[in-house]
Amino acid sequence: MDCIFCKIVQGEIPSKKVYESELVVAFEDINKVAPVHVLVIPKAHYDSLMEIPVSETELIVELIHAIQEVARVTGVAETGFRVLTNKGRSAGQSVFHQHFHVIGGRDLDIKLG
Ligand code: DGP
Repeated sequence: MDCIFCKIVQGEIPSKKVYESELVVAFEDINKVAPVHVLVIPKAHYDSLMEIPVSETELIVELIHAIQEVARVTGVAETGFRVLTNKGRSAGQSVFHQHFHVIGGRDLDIKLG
């Protein structure tokens, strides 16, 4: 499969890793919109949030834990940060390997849509 994020997981494309566990990796977004902009992804390929089975509890727990760790190591756990995921083209998803954006390090606009 020709997937940029699978290549990042496999080390074929370089990335600035922030955190890694058995099932999850987090790395800096290439087009940062804020001083902290990290992508948290499952190492396994899922096109979007909708494809992650809820039975994958270990993965889901690791994803939440990774978001918490990213917030801690980047220094935004206390100041605040936003977590978002885009599902599908109308939401602006451009990479079809599930990822959570963790954004912070400045005051963020309230607007979500
Ligand atoms: P989305 O539009 O929600 O699918 O976000 C995709 C993000 O992925 C976008 O903010 C830019 C980032 N991105 C795309 N290609 C690469 C890459 O090769 N390396 C890194 N680090 N980020 C990438």
